[in-house]
Amino acid sequence: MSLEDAKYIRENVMAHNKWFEDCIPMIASENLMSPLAKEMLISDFADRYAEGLPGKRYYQGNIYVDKVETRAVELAKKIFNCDLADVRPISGTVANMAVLFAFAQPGDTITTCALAQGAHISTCEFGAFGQRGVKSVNYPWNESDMNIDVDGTAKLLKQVKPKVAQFGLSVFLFPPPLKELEDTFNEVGCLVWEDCAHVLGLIAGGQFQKPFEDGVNVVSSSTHKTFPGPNHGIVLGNKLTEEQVKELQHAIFPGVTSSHHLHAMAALAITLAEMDVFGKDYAAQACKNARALGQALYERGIPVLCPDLGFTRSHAVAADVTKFGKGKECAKLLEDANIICNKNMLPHDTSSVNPSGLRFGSQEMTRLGMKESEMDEVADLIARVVVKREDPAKVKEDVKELKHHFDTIQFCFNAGESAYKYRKLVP
Ligand code: DSN
Repeated sequence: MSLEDAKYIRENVMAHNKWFEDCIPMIASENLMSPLAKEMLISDFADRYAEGLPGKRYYQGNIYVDKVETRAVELAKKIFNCDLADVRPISGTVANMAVLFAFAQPGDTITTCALAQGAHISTCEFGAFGQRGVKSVNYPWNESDMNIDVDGTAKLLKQVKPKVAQFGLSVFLFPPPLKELEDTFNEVGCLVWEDCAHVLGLIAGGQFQKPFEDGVNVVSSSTHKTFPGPNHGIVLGNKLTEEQVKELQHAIFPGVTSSHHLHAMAALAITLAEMDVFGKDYAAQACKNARALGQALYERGIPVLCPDLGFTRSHAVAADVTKFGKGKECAKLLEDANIICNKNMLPHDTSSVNPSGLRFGSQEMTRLGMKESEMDEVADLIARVVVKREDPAKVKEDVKELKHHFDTIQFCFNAGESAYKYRKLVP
């Protein structure tokens, strides 16, 4: 039976691959790696161990691993304009846990955004923060501009005096006004930490925000959202004390990692090299596409948030679809039409399982070459399902037709190769 099990598993992976060739993926936290980066995942690095830092490993056999990791660190420091980069966290949440381990003790209070405001699940009471024994106090929020309230936040920080002020969102439409809060951070003496997972690729491309110029001390992130790398993590720092760097690196290893998925680290290194060259154009187009998508959805009667602010300054747009059924229902109908997005909490929601929003990201279809005019076509397909209630099976045929014109990865060294090169497993 074990071969049957293996066949079953392989067939389902292949079926998924085939399905996604026919889909328009718009989950704001996903992306496509370049074929060159993807090749790293099947290299011998995938079978090896490394612990510690380059040149100071516990294992032998890391001669080339050290060279790759050293280059990745150099590239990350250059691209993100900072003096510390650690490419060992194996995911965004692991990166968050490392920052927590380094800078917060059980019983400490950290200020954060709330889940309904778009915060990541790891910052919640039931996520990594709560499980570390850290209490989260949430910033006051302006629903109309989907951002923290500056005056209220300054007041809160002075009252709470957190050791760490944390920022970052999974519905990351606008940059947080950190520069405006810099004096307060200094007065309170808190460490400023931003989870930039959703916008890392935009930051790499000079869009959205320059965290270290805005007074951020530590950035944690995954590396597979707008930054189109592998499922992996990264921690960046600037102007930290020697003691803080020591704490952070000790938290990463042996705190929350042992070996650090060397194949993914190599894929990250390749993606850093690609973003160094193509990041500016990619990020600019992803942002333009998101604004075009917001406008096109809005014109078709879907209440996209923040119309007065141009809908978004990132890759993501959020819409309140209450009048068409809840987010869950609309997301399922869209899935039936091969448009993949997710239901999402909006600030007024109390239920995370039955929220009223939908979240869309432009980053993956931008990577496949879509521009503003195609965003208009995509919005039309979405509206046919959500607003006009056309049969998703009928819309699906048009989704497939559109998608088949966009199957080639752009903004990378081997542009021109099919996005699906490494997905075509031999039957
Ligand atoms: N859950 C992911 C998202 O979709 O935003 C982040 O980890």
